[in-house]
Amino acid sequence: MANTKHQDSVISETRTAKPKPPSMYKVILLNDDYTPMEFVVEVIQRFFGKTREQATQIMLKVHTEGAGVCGVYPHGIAETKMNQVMNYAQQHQHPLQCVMEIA
Ligand code: TYC
Repeated sequence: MANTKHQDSVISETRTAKPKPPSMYKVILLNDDYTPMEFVVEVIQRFFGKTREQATQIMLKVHTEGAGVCGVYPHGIAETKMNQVMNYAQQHQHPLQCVMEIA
């Protein structure tokens, strides 16, 4: 870490620091014409810890606007949730798509 007694090392560490990736990511569901509304509500409850009421609101937003945010997480957790949704949808043979983007 930076040592305030040695300005040179502070400057040097600052200049050589690698840029960090953005820390938080939105996990987003995309609309399609085939996945049943009930399945989407169940997915949002199961993987994003929402109540049935919250999940229904998010599903309807996706249905009417084309996309909706289910949650915001650090990179690794967002990636895991996205993959869990995609695997679960595939297992049930629904074309539901889930993506992540910088928050
Ligand atoms: N549009 C779908 C239907 O009418 C419902 C749906 C909602 C699908 C949200 C995907 O992420 C989605 N059955």
